[in-house]
Amino acid sequence: MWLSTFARFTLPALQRSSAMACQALRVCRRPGQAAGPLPSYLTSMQLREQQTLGSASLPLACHSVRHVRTLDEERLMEVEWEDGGHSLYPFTWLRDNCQCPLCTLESAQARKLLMSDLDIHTGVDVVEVTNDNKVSVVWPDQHTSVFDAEWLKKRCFSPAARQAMQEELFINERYYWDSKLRIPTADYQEVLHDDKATLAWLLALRRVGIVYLKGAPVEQGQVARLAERIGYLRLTFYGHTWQVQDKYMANNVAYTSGKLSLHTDYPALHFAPGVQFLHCINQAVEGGESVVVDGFHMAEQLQREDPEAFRALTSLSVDFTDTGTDYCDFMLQSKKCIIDVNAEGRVVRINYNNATRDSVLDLPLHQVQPFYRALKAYVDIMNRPQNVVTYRMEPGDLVTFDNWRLLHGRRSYISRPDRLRHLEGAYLDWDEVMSRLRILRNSVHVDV
Ligand code: OGA
Ligand code: NM2
Ligand code: ZN
Ligand code: ZN
Repeated sequence: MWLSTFARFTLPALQRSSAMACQALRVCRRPGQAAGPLPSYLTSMQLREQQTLGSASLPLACHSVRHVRTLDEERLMEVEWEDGGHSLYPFTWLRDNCQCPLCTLESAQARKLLMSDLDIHTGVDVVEVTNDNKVSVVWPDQHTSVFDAEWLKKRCFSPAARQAMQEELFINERYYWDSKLRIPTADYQEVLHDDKATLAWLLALRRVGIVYLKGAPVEQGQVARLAERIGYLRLTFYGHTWQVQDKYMANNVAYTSGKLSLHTDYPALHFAPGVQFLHCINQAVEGGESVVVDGFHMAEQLQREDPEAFRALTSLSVDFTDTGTDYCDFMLQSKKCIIDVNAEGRVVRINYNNATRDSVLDLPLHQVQPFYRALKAYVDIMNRPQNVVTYRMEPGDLVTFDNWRLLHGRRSYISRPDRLRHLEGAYLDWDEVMSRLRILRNSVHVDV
């Protein structure tokens, strides 16, 4: 059922190096255009590409070698492909990546060759195409390396091939959204038991940043069960999993019945959890609705509307603090920019929880007011009704989201001791989620 809208989009795009993948992505790159395989929840989204797919991810068949030669001056090997394309490979890189059993531990797919044994000025004696369409390189000391054509093609140094490889490895395309988002929804039991459903879930979690699961048993333990689908969950000072309830002498504002303004969890940790699960076991009689915004999209809007504020939030580091006792006693301090950008200036993480932002503010006097102005500008943008998605969790619902990207919050609620609102939560990290995504993408075969 949900597969028809959800997986029709996600699954074809998962197949590595397939023409279908390129097709599916091309269609999705033009969200305004005729429907095609684009599911309805994506229609109001804009696709931001961190990388684009280049010609390098076309079908395998065209990757056979027509000719190979060396350019000795430049110390490059040139491969001419059957389809007419060319690729260049530095001698040093080829020697470093020899796949023979002396240079590589095959059982671990790891390099045995030591840096101290690598001659970074090596020449090449002979290069040739073998009968089984591999490339063989004989080095001056007569050591021989044999490279598979497909292996070489994927590692081509052209900008398009590098982009294609990076997208395949990191799935960095993101669909930016606003209040019109229809949150991708899947069935909890299907995600637990069917690899295809697990794959579609994780892919949407990566691209959209939030996936809603329905039909979980109304008892504790479900977030841990779901984490087992991936690998393991992230332990923090709040425990392996944690109970969001109105608690006496709460050690966190989340454990009261008050409003939680839009925040990311745990900026007090320098390495904040990448992914969050929240499972509703009991909802309040009144209030307690959830709100989410796309923090990356909001940061992009801030950059456009108020570049000075964007500069402040990406350059001024803010102190966060968290002290108390839970799994054990803790006294955390961290320093973070509220908006993290990578070397290319792309937004990669939001770090903001107003409750744990420290009163210690390590800024020169003249930057204090500009900092507050900038933060207010960002918060004002994210609170605009056209940017916020509101939903109400019911018992058995389980929301999964990107805690590096989304800001989430909840409305205050009326607390009744006889009918306590109760969510169980857990964290995971993106490394483990991406690991499972890559494995499933290789093992699940889709015939859509
Ligand atoms: C939290 C949180 C949401 C809710 O515990 O950090 O955001 O609905 N909870 O209680
Ligand atoms: N809880 C929900 O940053 C935070 O303190 C977020 C974490 C208590 C585990 C809340
Ligand atoms: Zn070797
Ligand atoms: Zn939270």
